Amino acid sequence: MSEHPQTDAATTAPESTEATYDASAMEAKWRGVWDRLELFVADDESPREKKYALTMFPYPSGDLHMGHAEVMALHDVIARYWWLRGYEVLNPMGWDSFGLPAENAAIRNDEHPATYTYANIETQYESFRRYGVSFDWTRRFNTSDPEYYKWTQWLFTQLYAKGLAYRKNSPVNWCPVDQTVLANEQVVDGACERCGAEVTKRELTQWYFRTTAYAQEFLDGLDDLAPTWPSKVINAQRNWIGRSEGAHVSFDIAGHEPVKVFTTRPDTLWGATFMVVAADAKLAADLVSDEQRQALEDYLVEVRKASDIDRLATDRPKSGVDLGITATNPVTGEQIPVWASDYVLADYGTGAIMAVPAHDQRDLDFAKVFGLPVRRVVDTGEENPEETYVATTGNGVYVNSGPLDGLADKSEGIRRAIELLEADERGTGTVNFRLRDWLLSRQRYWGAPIPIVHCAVDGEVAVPVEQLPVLLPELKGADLKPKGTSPLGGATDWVSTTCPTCGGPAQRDTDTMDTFVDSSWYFLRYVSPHDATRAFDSELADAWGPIDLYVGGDEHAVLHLLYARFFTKALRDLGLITWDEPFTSYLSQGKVLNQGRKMSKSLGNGVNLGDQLAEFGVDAVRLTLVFASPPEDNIDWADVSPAGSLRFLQRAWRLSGDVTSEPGVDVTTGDLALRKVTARVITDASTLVESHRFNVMVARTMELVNAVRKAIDSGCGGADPAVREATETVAMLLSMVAPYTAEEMWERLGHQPSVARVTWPVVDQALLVEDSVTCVVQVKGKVKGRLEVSPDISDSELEALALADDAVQRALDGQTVRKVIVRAPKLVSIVV
Ligand code: ANZ
Repeated sequence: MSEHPQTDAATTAPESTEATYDASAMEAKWRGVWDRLELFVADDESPREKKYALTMFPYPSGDLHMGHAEVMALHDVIARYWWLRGYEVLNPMGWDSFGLPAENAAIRNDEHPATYTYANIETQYESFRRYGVSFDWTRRFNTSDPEYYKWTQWLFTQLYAKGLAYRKNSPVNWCPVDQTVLANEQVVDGACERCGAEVTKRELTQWYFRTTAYAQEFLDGLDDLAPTWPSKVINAQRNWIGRSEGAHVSFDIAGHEPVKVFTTRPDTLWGATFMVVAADAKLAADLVSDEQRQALEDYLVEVRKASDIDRLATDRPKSGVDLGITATNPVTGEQIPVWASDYVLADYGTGAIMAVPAHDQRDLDFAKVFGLPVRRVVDTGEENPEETYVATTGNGVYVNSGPLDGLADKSEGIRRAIELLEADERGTGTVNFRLRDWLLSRQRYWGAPIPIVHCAVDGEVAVPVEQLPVLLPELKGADLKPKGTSPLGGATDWVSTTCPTCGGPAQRDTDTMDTFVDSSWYFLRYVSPHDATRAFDSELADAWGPIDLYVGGDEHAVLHLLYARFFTKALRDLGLITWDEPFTSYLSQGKVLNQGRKMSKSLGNGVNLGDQLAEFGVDAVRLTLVFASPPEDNIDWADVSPAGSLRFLQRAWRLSGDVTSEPGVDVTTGDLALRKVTARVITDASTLVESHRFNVMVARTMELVNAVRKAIDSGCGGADPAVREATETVAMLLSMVAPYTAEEMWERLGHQPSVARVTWPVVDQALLVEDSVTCVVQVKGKVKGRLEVSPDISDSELEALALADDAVQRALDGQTVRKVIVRAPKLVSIVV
């Protein structure tokens, strides 16, 4: 099955590998050796300190691509670094293998989704192994394996027992193409995150996880994560959770229960001249007068077509229907009309608002269209909104506001208004979150069945653990076609079952779980992946977790990371783990572009990973991706040089053939200048890797290679112990980026395999007292930075160092670099 047979070149490689750098022979040889040595199998019992390195597991669609290659290359630097630093490292990999593409392929090809899924997994597995990432393959699993989804189902039942999973009827997002519901997080600008179709609303009974139970904790946790997570991700989560402080205020309505509104400005209550209810909320239908009922129903037909994004847009013409009733403003006692409109959302706050047109533009636009009264209650010194129809929202002096009159501070006004409302029980201070519960049920086949049966006597009953997993019934091809209800409903034998409580006839729930449920706890399964008796071993979870570094793309900033945080907190509350957050630190890598654009078939600018690996070898591709830029930045494949990377690797590799001293030689007698360069590079490399500046670490390694070459050719010669010391250091540093070349060098230097598990050297501090050269970096002719560099640094390394320098980056401030003039080792001048 493998494209790349696992030959052991120790026996089959031609003699000529002694003299030429042959990437494909090296790759074939070392894969066999690594397998025998089991270098990266994490030992639960190890006395070493533990580190858990995790990178997002792939969905098995086709083979690995350049994006995977980038993230794996970056991630592997850290994992391998930790091994070198003496940690026991858990670095697992598996597949997120339930999901729609497999199901759609199965419908197209009249097959079972498992066929597509497991074939792609094997292809990706072989590619991963060829790529030489330090994964512990003994821990591999797929989320679509019954051995895994049994525990996804069990966790669902645990959350259900705790009230954290529940079913309710409400308007939900519906994708008309995928024919399934979507979570709010999966709707992007009103469209389906997966297929781009415009999302509509449907009234349906669906399963939810109570993510809102942790809204405040999610926010508080972000403060602690802020130093070690990208600010982009922190902000996206904050906005998504959307905390607003304000008040609930009750309005009396004759012949009806009082109606509560949520407002962030209870201080403007004296200016509330009408009320607006979400047209599609049940409340609107409850309140509407008989005369206006038909008008409301006609309006609703229009409303259902608009997405939430449209509805909230400030520049959208306002529309609505008078409900034909009035409410009492609780502070002025006035009767104010109650309207229904789509600019108020049914599922935010209470689904009803008090309209203060003078100080809220949307209310003012509405008032203007329907001729409703406007009353200013805060004089901000700007023109009066009653005349200009421009709402004023700032601080000012309260007017027409009874007890607040004359006050000039907004927060004090809000505080006092809440005090007054609370005193006579007309309102309370409250906090509102934008976050909604996670809608997790899907009307599709290829997912974990929801482990619930519906019984006429006992109602909803969770399937007990002895009866798990609830296996998917065997359906394929046309049976899987989306029809608005779950395809599982078609498996009638499977649907009818017996109630676990009373033994009477019952029906299985026919929905499956969102695949994001599978990936919300997979990092826990890796600690005990083959345990058939439980989801995961809590003691091992404590020993390994939380994850020290998570590497992945920021397209998952809200969805996956928030869901994983939810599971972590819920499982903590179930007593299954002790950590509060799953990912202590998070690195989000940039994208690989080509010619300035995302790679895509239609643009014809795709770069095939397999072709690149065949042309330049695994190591050169990995090195190119790591060296190209800081990990967070995008890489344009048109701007990088895998051929240059290959030449560098060959140069490094040649050093190992020029070393003539014996392994273990006393290095202290070696050339002092070279020893100093080596010591400095080793020291800097650890700081650079730990701060994720992998590209600069590579630049320093290049610098060291040049220094050794110079020492051999024009200085102390290949027999000097310092040359051995430096070359061994090059091999060790390269093992994090170019593992095949590094192993080959290590062997040629007379060592046993493998360099990946050597111990990071302890540097003699005396060697760090350096005679370095100060290099001046100019931006637009002005000195913006100074770098301490080795006198031997090359132009290209110096350029990389200069561009990576913080002060220089600040001076560049995102401007495009036109030209870089380098005069190593003293000057770099950047033209923008
Ligand atoms: C009166 C008021 C006066 C408001 C004023 C604002 C300014 P955030 O910050 O996003 O939470 N609102 C409440 N529920 C709503 C719903 N379901 N759909 C649309 N709008 C809703 O916004 C809270 C504010 O948005 C609330 O405060 C309410 O308008 C409106 F000078 O109440 B405010």
